[in-house]
Amino acid sequence: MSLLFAAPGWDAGPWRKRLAAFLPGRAIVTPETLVDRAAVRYAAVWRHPPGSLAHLPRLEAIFSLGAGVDAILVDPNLPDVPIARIVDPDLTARMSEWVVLNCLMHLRRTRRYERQQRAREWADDPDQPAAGDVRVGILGFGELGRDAARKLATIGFPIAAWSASPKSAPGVACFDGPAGLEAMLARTDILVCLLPLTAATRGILNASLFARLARDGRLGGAILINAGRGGLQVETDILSALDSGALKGASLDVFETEPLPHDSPLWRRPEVFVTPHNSAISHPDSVARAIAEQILAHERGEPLRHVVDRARGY
Ligand code: NDP
Ligand code: OXD
Repeated sequence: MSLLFAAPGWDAGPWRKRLAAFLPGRAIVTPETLVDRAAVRYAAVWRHPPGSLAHLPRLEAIFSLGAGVDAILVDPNLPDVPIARIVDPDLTARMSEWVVLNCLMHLRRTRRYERQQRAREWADDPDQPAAGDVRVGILGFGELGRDAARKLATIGFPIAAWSASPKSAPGVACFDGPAGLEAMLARTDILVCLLPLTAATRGILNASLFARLARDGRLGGAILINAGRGGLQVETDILSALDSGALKGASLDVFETEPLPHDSPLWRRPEVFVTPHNSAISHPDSVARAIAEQILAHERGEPLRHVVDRARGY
């Protein structure tokens, strides 16, 4: 039996090595080395070419190498087998590092001091709000949203979170559904987006949403932080909101088109902090282990965990 590792653009070497070590006796093949399609029982994928998972007659499960599965679900020829996504403490911790970094960066006006340093300008800001004065609202209160909320709360930010279904968590004001979104936005100074990209969430970060963010906050304007997916945001609306003051700044790890095109105005905006979709990478050490554990449990007859609901899209 074999596992097909299909992640175009990634170095397959370290993944094959780890997967082979955790799954002794199994062949780890790539699309280039795949000869016997009937031997493939599992596929571990990231942005696989649509159609490439068809005609694997003994396929039992697809494992996403990332937490988001939107790029898997767009394949019109996806085999009808369970898809399990990655829930991994290492990936989760990396995302929380990025979210905390960016909330603090906007709180402590880091970009302003970078500009001042380049100009050798010594200018203090007497109105430095504390974390406790700045309200964070998190869109998406799943694996990543919950961990980020816990860590931001430790620093002192008042936290609210929004999800599809009702939730509760100590110290977090929880909102759900359309009415809940309205209420959360009205009390949000920093909006952190950790939503999956689905039919229901595509384009949610748009002008109408920005107009509903709090305007009375201590940062002098709302901040958008998006590490979910680029398809969640309308980039022309972000730029207009920065122009109009509906947004004061943004941190973006994901974009409508990736890599972010050279001519995107987002590169040139001093209020925008750009990272190249690396807020939470999938590290082979931990992610290969997590996939192998799922396979071994499945072969013992245990149910797969973190199975995607295809109808919901996440
Ligand atoms: P989860 O599935 O654990 O959480 C998703 C959350 O979003 C849930 O709280 C869910 O609500 C909520 N949600 C989904 N749809 C809606 C909706 N229509 N309205 C309101 N809430 C909604 O996912 P993760 O936290 O693990 O990951 C989230 C996303 O982060 C991934 O899908 C991926 O796109 C992105 N990501 C980005 C990375 C990067 O490097 N930039 C790295 C890893 C992930 P409910 O709880 O009610 O189901
Ligand atoms: C993911 C990602 O979904 O890295 O894990 O984007």
